[in-house]
Amino acid sequence: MSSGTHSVQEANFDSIVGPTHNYAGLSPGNVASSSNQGEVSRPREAALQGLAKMRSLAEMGLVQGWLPPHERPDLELLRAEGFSGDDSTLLATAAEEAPHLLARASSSSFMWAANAATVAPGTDTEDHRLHMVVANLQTMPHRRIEAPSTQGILRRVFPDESRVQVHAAIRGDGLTDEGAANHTRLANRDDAGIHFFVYGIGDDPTTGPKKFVARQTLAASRAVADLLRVPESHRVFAQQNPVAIDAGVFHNDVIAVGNQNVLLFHEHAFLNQDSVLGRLDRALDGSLIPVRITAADVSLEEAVGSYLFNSQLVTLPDGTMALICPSECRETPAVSDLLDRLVAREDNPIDQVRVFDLRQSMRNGGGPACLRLRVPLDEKDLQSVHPPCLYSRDRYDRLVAWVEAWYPEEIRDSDLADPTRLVSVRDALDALTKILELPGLYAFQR
Ligand code: SUG
Repeated sequence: MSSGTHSVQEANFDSIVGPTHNYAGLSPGNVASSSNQGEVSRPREAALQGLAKMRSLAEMGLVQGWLPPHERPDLELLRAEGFSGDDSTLLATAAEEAPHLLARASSSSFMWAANAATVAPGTDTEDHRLHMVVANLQTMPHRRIEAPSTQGILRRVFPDESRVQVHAAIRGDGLTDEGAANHTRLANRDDAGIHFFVYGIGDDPTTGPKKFVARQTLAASRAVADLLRVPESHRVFAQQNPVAIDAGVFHNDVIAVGNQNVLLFHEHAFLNQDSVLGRLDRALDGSLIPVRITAADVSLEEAVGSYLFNSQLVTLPDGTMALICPSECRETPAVSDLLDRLVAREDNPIDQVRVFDLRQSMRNGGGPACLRLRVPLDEKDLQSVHPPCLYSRDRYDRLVAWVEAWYPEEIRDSDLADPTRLVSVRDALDALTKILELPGLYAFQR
């Protein structure tokens, strides 16, 4: 299926980190989340680090957008769990009786926009519309609550249903879906893309991980592919190597990243690696450029510690590619050496490495690629995006000032039950909806 003259350009929509960003150790199997549990977090710094990355990518000539944070704490979650009373009473009793629930209700985990949805552009779909399927995030209790707000936000940011269809999250037994973190679109320029879905557990449960949970099932990936309306011929499914999941690779984007026809991956990323690469290459008419990193170059542990593969691989306006890495990559000697060799090698189009300090997010297991949702858009799709959610220097400056005005410098466990903080979060979000021209976005405003 060729898309003819119809071409798409990738936009990155990063979520703005929320004012309750904290380290609650909520994600077993995510090494950074578990090891930083209880550390003091720095929400203001976290949000500014994320915004600085957005600005740099926009200044590199890429299309950049932003998504507003969800309201946290999520008092509905506490009410659904049987807590009652006014907001302050609710928070105080939950803090006293069920601090784990309060932690779930307060997480800023929506900030990892790669888990917001899975996306297929109109060039690739049977009805030529862009489709997005909101991720259900069923595996982790603190992330299960994200889908309805994500859906509401995406529908406001992409309001033209004739161009972009935002599907509700899939539901059903065994359908656990983590969105674009387990999906990669590969394509020769202007051709319809190949949709590469990576799952942790398939039809044979004995092949799954032993220590940690597999967050994505094959059945879920198939259901998502159906909703995206990607032709069968353009779907490739592959199972994650369970050894990698047990080493802390809780999403495929912690061990592989693709862009155009390039796939950068660790040799332990996939089960039956040769067959997976063969299928991808055939689907791309023999043009796949696989960049395989061996365990001798970078061990699984170094890959998980540095988040090398959670880099963004982007095409710059001049057609060359850049790898957007977290600073931990330069602090891990084997990874830093590998990066230098990778850029020097002639067998791939990766020409430069750009390093970003995203430590606040990294301490919860979220690198550059986790923070963004890739949305390939054609010209008309782009025009249909809610304009204030696309980067402009002026609005960027207003967002920075907004963060500086409202975000706490630090959060400790004990701060989560403070009702004055709740009020200031709502005032902050109220102000944000003015900057982003999204009146009534939050339930408390309606
Ligand atoms: O789901 N961390 C997130 C990190 C998600 C990273 N996203 C991608 N790889 N695309 C998660 O494990 C930690 C929250 C805490 O422990 O406070 C957390 O939810």
